Amino acid sequence: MALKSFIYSFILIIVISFGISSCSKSDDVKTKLTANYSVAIFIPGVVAGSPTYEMLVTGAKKAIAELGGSSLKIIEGGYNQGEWLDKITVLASSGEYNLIVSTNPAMPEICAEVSRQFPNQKFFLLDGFLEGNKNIYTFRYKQKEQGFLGGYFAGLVTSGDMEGANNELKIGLIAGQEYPDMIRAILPGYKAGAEKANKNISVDFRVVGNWYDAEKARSLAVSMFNAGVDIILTIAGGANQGVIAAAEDMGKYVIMYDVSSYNQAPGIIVGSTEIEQEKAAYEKMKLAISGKMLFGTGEIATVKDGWVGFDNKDPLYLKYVPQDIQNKQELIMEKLANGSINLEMPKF
Ligand code: RBF
Repeated sequence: MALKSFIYSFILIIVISFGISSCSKSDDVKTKLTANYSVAIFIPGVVAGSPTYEMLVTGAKKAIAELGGSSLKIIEGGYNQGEWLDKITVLASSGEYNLIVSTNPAMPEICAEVSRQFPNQKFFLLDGFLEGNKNIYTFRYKQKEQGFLGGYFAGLVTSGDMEGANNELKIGLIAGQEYPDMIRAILPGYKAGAEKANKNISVDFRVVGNWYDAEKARSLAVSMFNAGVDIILTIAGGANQGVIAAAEDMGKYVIMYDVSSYNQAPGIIVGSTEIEQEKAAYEKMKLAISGKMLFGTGEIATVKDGWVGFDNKDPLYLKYVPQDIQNKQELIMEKLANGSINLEMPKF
C-alpha cells in the first residue's frame, strides 16, 4: 500500500513538474508542451505569404497535436539570408531540440555546416536535397515536373483564344531570386512544358531580387505584359501579390506555383501547380517523433507518387479555362503520372 501511494506521489510530482516547465517557457508560437520530443521550425523568411512555409507550419502543428507529448517552437529567420547560419547555430548550440526543421533549397548546405559543429543535432529539411549526412534527412520535390506542368498550361493559354491571350507566343516567369533549383529545374521544366504545347513559344524570365517586394514584382509584370506576355507563372513569395495586381489591371493571366489559390483572383489566376508540402511535413514529422526518420537519405517526390500536381478540379478553373485546354492539360498530367513523359531531374 505504502509503495503504491509512493508511486502515485512520484507520478504526480513528474506530471506537475512537466506542467510547470512547459508554462514557464517563454514562447509566442508554441503548441502544447507536455514532454520530451522537442522540435524547432526555422522559417528562412517569414511565414505569411510564402506557400511552402505556411504548409510546413500547418502540417507540423497537425502532427504535434495528433501525437501529443511534443513541443514545437517556430522561429522566423527573416529575409536577411546572411543571418540564417548564425541563427540555426544558436538553435543547435542550445541543445534544446531533438529536431530542427526547415524548408528551401538553400537549407541543406547551411544545416550541413552547422552539423559539423554540432554532430548530435538532427535536421529534417523539406524542399531541398542532400544525401549522406547521417544527421540530415531531406525531402525534395521534382520541380522539373512541376515547372513542366505550369509551362505546358501557359503554352496552351498563350496559343489559345482566351479573351486576355494575344497573338504573340510569349509567356513569363517571375522568381523571387535566382537559385540553382530555379535555373536548373524549374525554369528548364517550364520551358520544356511550353515547347511541348507549341515549339515557337519564348519565355520571358525576370527576377525580383527578394521574396517580399510586391511593388517591384508588379512593375516587372507590367513591363512583361506590355512586351506581349499574356500569362505569368509567379514564384516570388509575398511579392506574388504584385504580379496578381498587374494582371488584374491589364486583363492578363497568372499561374500560381505551390498552392492552389484560384479564389484570390477569379478569372485572372487560371492555373495552379501544387505540391503536397503540408502532407509531407505532417507525415515525416510523425516519423521523426516516432524515431523512424531515415536520416542520411534524401527523397525525391514526384507527380507519379502524388506529391506534385496541378489543380484542375477547382470550380474557378473549370469555369474560366476552355474545355479543350482542360482536356489537353489533363492528358499531360496523366502522361507524367504514368511515366510516359519522363523528365530527368539534374542531380545537384
Ligand atoms: N519562397 C517563398 O515563397 N518565400 C520565401 O521567402 C523564399 N525564400 C527563399 C530563399 C532562398 C535562399 C531560396 C533558395 C528559395 C526561397 N524560396 C522562397 C523558394 C522556395 O523555397 C521554393 O523553391 C519555391 O517556393 C518553389 O517551390
